[in-house]
Amino acid sequence: MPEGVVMRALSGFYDVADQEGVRRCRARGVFRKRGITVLVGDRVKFEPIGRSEGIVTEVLPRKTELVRPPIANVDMALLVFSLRNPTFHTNLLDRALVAVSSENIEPVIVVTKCDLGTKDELEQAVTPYQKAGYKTLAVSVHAGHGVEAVQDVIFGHVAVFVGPSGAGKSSLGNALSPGLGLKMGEVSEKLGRGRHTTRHVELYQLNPETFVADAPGFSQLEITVASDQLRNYFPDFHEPALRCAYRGCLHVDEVDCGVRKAVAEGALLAARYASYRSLYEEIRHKEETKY
Ligand SMILES: Nc1nc2c(ncn2[C@@H]2O[C@H](COP(=O)(O)OP(=O)(O)O)[C@@H](O)[C@H]2O)c(=O)[nH]1
Ligand SMILES: [Mg+2]
Ligand SMILES: [Zn+2]
Repeated sequence: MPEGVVMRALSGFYDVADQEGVRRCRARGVFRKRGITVLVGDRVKFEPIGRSEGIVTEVLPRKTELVRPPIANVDMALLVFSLRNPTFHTNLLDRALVAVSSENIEPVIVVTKCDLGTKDELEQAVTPYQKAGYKTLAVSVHAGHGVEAVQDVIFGHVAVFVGPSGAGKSSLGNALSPGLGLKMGEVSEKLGRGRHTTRHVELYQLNPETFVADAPGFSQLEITVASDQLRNYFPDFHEPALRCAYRGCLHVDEVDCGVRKAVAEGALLAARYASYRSLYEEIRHKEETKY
């Protein structure tokens, strides 16, 4: 049976691409009964019907899976956050970094709309993340700056845009490949986010080796890692943690904590630690009220 990749999903139909083109498929009824959802990015087997239709008969095992946006098999996430309009949202970025890294997907931070802010503001925004070892790129689609660097970094990958709505994800997608014709939204002054924005996840092939998925933005992101694992997704904590008195130190209220010392000494940004603490408390609270 032929295999293909789900490029988009819309109300019960799946557009499945293979070498011959794209077919509009339905999923087999048993999927729903077994609670199997077909995601964009899924590799599937399908039974062709005529020239342009078919039935998805099997979802092949996923390499990765993201809940928000819902997509399978991406190996890279472009965390798209605007420097301004909307304001650079560190807490959401910190959440996205945890969500993506914990699914074994490589994060790349893309700061957009750099034309709207100063060099200092950009540096302030990205330095803590560069120090933490994350790849960061600065882009202005309007000024035509930094787009090639994004093309280079995604080459050979299946990448998805992750970030708040209005951050410029679709605009960046169009800049990467003008043929895509992605819908872009005006950022409404009142809401501070985009209108007419992207509503579906959709995968596009940029060249034979490279895929990129546009996705709707979000303003909230739930973290599913356990509280005692959270520290593993803050790579900037690893080095100062070597000086914690306890090997299992969670960097919360233990004495002689190297991470908290680093914050006090200014070697670790207080905002990063504050993000960790608020995420930690939130996860703890959920764990305690679970039963
Ligand atoms: N100043 C400026 N505005 C941008 C840039 N990129 C996108 N925008 C604007 O930001 C708004 C939202 O863009 P869109 O791509 O729809 O964001 P999305 O919701 O993340 O897909 C639109 O009005 C774009 O014109 C940029 O580089 N500079
Ligand atoms: Mg969009
Ligand atoms: Zn510690």
